[in-house]
Amino acid sequence: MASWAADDIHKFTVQRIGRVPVIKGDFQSLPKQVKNFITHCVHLMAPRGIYLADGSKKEADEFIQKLVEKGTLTKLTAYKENYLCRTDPNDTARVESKTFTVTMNQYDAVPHVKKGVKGILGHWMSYEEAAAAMNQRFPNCMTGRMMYVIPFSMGPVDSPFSKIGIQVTDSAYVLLSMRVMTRVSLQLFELLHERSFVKCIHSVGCPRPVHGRIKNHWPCNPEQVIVAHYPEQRLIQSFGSGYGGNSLLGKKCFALRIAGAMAKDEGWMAEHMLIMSVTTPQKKEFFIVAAFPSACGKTNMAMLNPTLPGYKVQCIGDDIAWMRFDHDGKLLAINPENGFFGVAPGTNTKTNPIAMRCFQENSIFTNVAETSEGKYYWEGLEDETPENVEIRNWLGHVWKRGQSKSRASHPNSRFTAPAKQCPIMHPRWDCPKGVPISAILFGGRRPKGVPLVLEARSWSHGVMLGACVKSETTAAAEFKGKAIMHDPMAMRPFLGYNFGQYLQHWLSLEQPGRQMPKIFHVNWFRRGDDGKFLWPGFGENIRVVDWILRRCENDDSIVMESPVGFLPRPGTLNMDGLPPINEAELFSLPKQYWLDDIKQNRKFLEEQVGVDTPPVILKLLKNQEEAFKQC
Ligand code: OXD
Ligand code: MN
Repeated sequence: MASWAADDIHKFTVQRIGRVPVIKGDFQSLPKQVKNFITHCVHLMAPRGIYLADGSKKEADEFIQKLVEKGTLTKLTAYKENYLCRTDPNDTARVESKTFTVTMNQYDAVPHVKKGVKGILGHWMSYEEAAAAMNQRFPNCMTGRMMYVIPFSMGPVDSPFSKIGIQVTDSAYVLLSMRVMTRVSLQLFELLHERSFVKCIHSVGCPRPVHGRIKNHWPCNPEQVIVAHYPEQRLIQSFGSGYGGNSLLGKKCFALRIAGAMAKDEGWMAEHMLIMSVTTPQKKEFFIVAAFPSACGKTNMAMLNPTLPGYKVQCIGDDIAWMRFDHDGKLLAINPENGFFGVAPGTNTKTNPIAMRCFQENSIFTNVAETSEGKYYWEGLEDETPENVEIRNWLGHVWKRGQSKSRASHPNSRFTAPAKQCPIMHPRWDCPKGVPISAILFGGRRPKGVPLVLEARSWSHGVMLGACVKSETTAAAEFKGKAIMHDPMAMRPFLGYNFGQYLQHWLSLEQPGRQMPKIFHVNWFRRGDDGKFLWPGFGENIRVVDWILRRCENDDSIVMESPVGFLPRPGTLNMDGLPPINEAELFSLPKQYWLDDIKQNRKFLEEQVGVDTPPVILKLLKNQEEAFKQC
């Protein structure tokens, strides 16, 4: 006989934590540790209600409608379910200078930096300083706002590699974006009866009544931004910013910084890398990962459109790889994310036709421009946008092509699109086991001196090459101008612990019985004396990948020794059908340039990593210097 189960009754009564009502969801049935976390957050931030997100489409639709009514989102009417979001113009990028790692011991978080030098490989804070900073910000910071509780998984829910997080936030934009970028599901709560989770606390830092003016219906608190990571507590606290890496805490904060520390403890790797599959004309499939600094084309490479006949590329991930060696010694990788948060400017049907197809529906565009036809617009779409349409720039002002001096889109404007919409997503992209990696690539934007591709002589030499990655700064963070900046392993902004220990961890992964992937360094961005790029890039990069894969098959006939590692033997890179390429210049190793570069790298390591630098890295750098001196 159907009857009221006593257990069901609470579902129909209003649940409360203190005086704060649970607006949606069944708080009582949650695992104790989750209840404790939510209760702590409620007491700390005093929201007006608690909402347990379920990640459903219905829920997303309701929030989209609310945000459209408020003016935070604008429907881009030319598409099915695409929306534009304009942020406060002071909240447009990751804020590296306000990003901290909090540990008991300073040198667990950051290396021994030389006295008088400002460290750039992370910022440490003591627990006392962090407590003071947080106590100034978090108490009652959600007054008048809803607190959304988002249970999410980084990685496929059924993968042994995956990790669970719970983010609380007072931003509905964050809730919508987390649903695209991670796997949000109430089922995860069930798993938390037995597993632990990463605690992610986020607030835009704008309690009601708001003092001052909210710009673009985007509450934030730029003066008070802080993003703090507690690897020892598996905790993240982020305040004041609603933007990307500052607020979608599953991404950089969890999947790189906290996961990096977990990976060190547990013997795996959490890296700023794309994962791609390449099938050769001989129908042999390889998986490769590539680490490039932010906004250096990881998304373009992950979705590369090969120009060489017979090649097929499929995408597994465009930003983050979690990797571990299995019992057979193979390195397996998963993409912990569920979507793309890609840089919009420069993306078009020539540079990345595949990405364009990912975001024709169900996507959010942040800080791009908008046309009178209800379409998105940014720098790079000139040839794909009729001359006669009117354009409003990312600030919402009328913008005239060829006349307005400013940009139409913010340089760090982004698209947020579900991974499953990518037409070349690999059928096994979310396979719980992961995919076996044959090669690891490092690279950056290097206008001078650095050849198109080179191969490390060994695993440790590859780690040295990674430690010396540099790149022109981009708009992904708060930097202005185009300086060449050290970005070792493409991880400078994303390190969750001491970089010297991180290098040591990489070195320690080489163990008997393991099939160590080959390591390469690539540079698509070298320019000639006339300032023009020497290499066409984009889909033509398959030619470099083709050479790399032949090396993965141990074809020794295509390499030659050089002071920096193995270079392609002249004529071994497939140039069929390309306009003339100045190969000599593309692969040249200007002696003085390299001697200066090595000096800079040594200075960088001495100043920034100090005694934490593994001696083998310095030795390999010295060998490289000697080799140059002798040639
Ligand atoms: C990103 C970044 O958003 O690296 O992926 O900044
Ligand atoms: Mn990135």
